[in-house]
Amino acid sequence: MAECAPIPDELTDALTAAGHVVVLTGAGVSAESGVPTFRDAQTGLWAKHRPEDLATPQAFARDPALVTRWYDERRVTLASLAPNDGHRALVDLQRWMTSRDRQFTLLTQNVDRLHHAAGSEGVVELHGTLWVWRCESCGEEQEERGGPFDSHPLACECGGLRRPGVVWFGEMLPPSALEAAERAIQSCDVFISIGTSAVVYPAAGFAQAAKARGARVAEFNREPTPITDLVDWSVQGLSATTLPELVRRLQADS
Ligand code: BV8
Ligand code: ZN
Repeated sequence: MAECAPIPDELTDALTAAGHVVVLTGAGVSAESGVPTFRDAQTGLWAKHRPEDLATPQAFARDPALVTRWYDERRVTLASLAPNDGHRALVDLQRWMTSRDRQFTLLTQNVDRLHHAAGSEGVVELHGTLWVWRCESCGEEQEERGGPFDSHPLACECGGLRRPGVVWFGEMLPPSALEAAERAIQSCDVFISIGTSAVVYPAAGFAQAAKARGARVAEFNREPTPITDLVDWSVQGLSATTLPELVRRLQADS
């Protein structure tokens, strides 16, 4: 068992008393499943591209085959990966809350659906998902769970180009997801930010918004981020270790 940063008693007390807990996750929660985090997703062939240069509508317009190849490689990599103990701890946390008739909302910036695979329910996908591809022209959406695409870019029957169902930089978040996130932030008692560098908006502003409304805020991350100074509790460590420890403490205390 890796060394685990202590879980503050005040945090477990706040969670035990909370009527609504909101969790926001980023790439860090999938890192121990083998999913490259967003900012070190550039290995090998992709070392020469910055993610921000590939994850944009402009990049896709300029070179749809390059962008499709990048996303297809990430999609195929994901197919062989599984949820880790951190994902499973969040399922346990959701069940611990709902078994006490309390509210739990999981917001994720991740596009890998590992939370769904672990058993989380009602996951709010702020940035879409890599598993669904959408035609730019007719809007037809299809889940793509097979092997690598045999041609790039992907053509739709209508003749249009099919793109990954993710939110690119400069694109609006899905209105239903953003509304769900804003509603949850407005009513939560505790907000927990997990495995995110807190640099991409609007998600990076959620912790501040929750704090401004009077919620208590915790951060579970491997290293400090721009929100570390504003949170009530910062638990540094690997989420596949720190999250199961959090759940163990809650179950022991209740
Ligand atoms: C929007 C999907 C309104 C795609 C992603 C100028 C022009 C246009 C827009 C902007 C602009 N300036 C600012 C903006 C807004 C922009 C933005 O915030 N840019 C940033 C870079 C400044 N945001 C947007 O464009 C958003 N839309 O604002 O619409 C609008 C419209 C038009 C014009 C203006 C505004 C859309 C943002 C969504 C982009 N899509 N992903 C894809 O996957 O390819 S973002 C991508 O990066 C991820 O999805 C994630 O959301 C984001 C951040 O990544 P993280 O998840 O945090 O991962 P990262 O690697 O960064 O960090 C991992 C963390 O985990 C680290 O801290 C690490 O220490 C930790 N960690 C690692 N391992 C572990 C761990 N912790 C614990 N345990 C471990 N084992
Ligand atoms: Zn089409």
